Amino acid sequence: MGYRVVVVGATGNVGREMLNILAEREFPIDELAAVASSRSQGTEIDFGETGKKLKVQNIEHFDFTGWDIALFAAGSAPTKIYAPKAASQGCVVIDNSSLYRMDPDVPLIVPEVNPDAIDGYTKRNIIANPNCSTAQMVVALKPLHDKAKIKRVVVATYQSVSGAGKEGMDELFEQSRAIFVGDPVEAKKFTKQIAFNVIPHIDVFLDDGYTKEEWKMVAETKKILDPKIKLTATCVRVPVFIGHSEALNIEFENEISAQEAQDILREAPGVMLVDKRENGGYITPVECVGDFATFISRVREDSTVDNGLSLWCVSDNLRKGAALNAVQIAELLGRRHLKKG
Ligand code: 11C
Repeated sequence: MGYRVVVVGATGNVGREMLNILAEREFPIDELAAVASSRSQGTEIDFGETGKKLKVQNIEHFDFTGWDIALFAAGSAPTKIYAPKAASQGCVVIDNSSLYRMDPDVPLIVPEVNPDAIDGYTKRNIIANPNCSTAQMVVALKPLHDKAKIKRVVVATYQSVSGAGKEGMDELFEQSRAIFVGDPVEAKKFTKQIAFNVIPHIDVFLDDGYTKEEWKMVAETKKILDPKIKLTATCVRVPVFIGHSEALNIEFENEISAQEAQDILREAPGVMLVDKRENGGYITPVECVGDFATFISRVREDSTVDNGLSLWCVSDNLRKGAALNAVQIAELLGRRHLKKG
């Protein structure tokens, strides 16, 4: 026996990827519903490569009673209305928006890092999925923290335009085309030209000069991994379609060599270490697309601090950063609590 699963926001970048991953990982499903706004009602979408088509249903009229799990990839405004509705109708919500992440009654889960925290989901029947830039980073940090206790992290991100949705991807494509043919370049979704450029600004500015994306990395890391970890981030949008990259500098309480870190990361869940100190011996974002892993490269000692390491971390932001992590949470929930399939 399998689960009755709903994907909310099924027509967006992350919703489609959720359907792909449910199919790829053969999640035990008895019935699957694709739900989105009234605009998409009646359109047909693929259930991964199974050959099955799903007719999109209107969220406004959807009754979650009797459904086991709803994977939400709908953005904060519709989630605010429909996630509590689904949860109160007895369907467990796994939400990809930022709405509930810092709610003390909602577990924020990366299954490789804090699986036990999922047990608190019954308070609201909601489980939160972290921001993409946090998810891949904590997968890399957790096994190193277990070994040598992290004191402080300095991270700079290189985030792809798909983090800003389909409109972000369209804007990079359209601006690149315009530059080649000599048309005027228009910035709509992003604040400046993104084609052949980088923009040190993701999400809104906060009073202290940091952006909300940077704040999320700090707050979510504390909630998922360890509240004692100090972290400072600079989040940057780069002209890459899919795949977020991060340059991490990590200061530990205890000694850890680059060799030890490589050995730990080679065995760590969710991590793929690709670290040859030669031309091309590292992973770039175009190589991580469609993959499940968080790739780590360029592990080296930082001699400017005691017990310091630097490394490079790359992952498919639509997968580990969003849809894959949500499906992994559903798998964990199934194993520990719902027990069907
Ligand atoms: C980006 N990380 O790359 C963002 C997208 O809080 O879930 C995801 C925002 C979030 O623009």
